[in-house]
Amino acid sequence: MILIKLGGSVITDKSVPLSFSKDVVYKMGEAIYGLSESEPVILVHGGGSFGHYYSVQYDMHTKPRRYSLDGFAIVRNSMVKLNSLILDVLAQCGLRTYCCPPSVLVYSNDAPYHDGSITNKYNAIPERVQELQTIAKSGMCPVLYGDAMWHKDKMSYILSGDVIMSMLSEMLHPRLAVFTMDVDGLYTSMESKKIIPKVDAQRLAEFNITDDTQKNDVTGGMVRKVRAATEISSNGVDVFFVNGKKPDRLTNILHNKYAGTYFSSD
Ligand code: IP8
Repeated sequence: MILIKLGGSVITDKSVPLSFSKDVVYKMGEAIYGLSESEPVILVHGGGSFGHYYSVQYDMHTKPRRYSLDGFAIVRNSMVKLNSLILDVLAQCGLRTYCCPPSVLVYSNDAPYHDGSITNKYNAIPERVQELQTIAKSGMCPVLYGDAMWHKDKMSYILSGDVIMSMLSEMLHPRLAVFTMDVDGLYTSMESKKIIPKVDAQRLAEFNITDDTQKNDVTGGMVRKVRAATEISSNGVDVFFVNGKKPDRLTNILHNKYAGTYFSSD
């Protein structure tokens, strides 16, 4: 099984509010469809200029707090809209999508079936995550996304698609976890734009990872992605960062050829 994150910077133009990159999603969808005939795939997409645009406006972040309830509603609705646009395009590519909002997989802290204890690091509902795997193995393509989530006592928080990638990797141990983005991978520096082809978790401390995408991004941009990739690879899953606007590179990775930045699991 393969997990693929359709990054917010690829599926939308983050500098233009509510801009959906239909053609890019279509090309990635074609590459994914080619693979999904022979191997189960689960997709996760980010918020891009939909969810992040409104999260910035309403000052909503990843820590549970009493954010504006108006903001909570608007962010959540914007993600439903983006998800619906993505599902339509993926269906045009031939994928049998199975829409799965992340609230289906995660205990909300005052859900009636929840005993109050944190069951695992991500507060995930294990049976639901396993069911998602069964659905993927049956020839459907589950599609999840980062979202605004209910907490308790009128609190909410932003759950990043990168965290969903970590959660699914830890519980389902896919063959690969791939993060698509609008750059070629991880650069040694923003000035040189030289790609780091292979990273192992131990060497990561040598790199001073900085980010210039944070102003339109409430979940931490590249820094969070690197953290997620390191966590996933140290749990034994190979991770790739790849440019989603160059779909042949995505196809290469899916067929065991190197492209972008590889986070080795050994
Ligand atoms: O772009 C964030 O998901 P991400 C989703 O995967 C929202 O970090 C609602 C901003």
